[in-house]
Amino acid sequence: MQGDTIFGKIVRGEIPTDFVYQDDLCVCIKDINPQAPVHLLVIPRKPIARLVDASPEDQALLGHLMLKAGEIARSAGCGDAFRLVINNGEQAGQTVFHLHLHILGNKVYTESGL
Ligand code: DGP
Repeated sequence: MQGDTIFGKIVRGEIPTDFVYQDDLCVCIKDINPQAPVHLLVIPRKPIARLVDASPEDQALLGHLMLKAGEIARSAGCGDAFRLVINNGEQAGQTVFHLHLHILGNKVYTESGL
């Protein structure tokens, strides 16, 4: 049984969802509340709650998510200009406790915003 979050239900196919991309390890969906013209979420099928809850055995999975995020961003038309964001923890703005990478693209950022 995977984590009982909305993303757990999505990766398990319990909620009808249009996947931008999917493979054995992850899925990619459009964010329901986009913060940029391209706003996608890369979600591992494994229900890791937060980035800090990942363990050394997840190293290859985390690398896979990063590599796929880059490929998906380019496929989505972001070219070489996009941001990847992981919110870790409630105080950092995490609202869904199933690890996910935000891909934000086709928005002009004039400064780091960090
Ligand atoms: P975070 O704050 O990092 O936990 O981001 C969670 C994101 O997930 C937020 O941008 C909105 C998005 N989201 C929440 N519920 C759903 C959903 O049911 N479907 C989709 N596509 N996105 C969702």
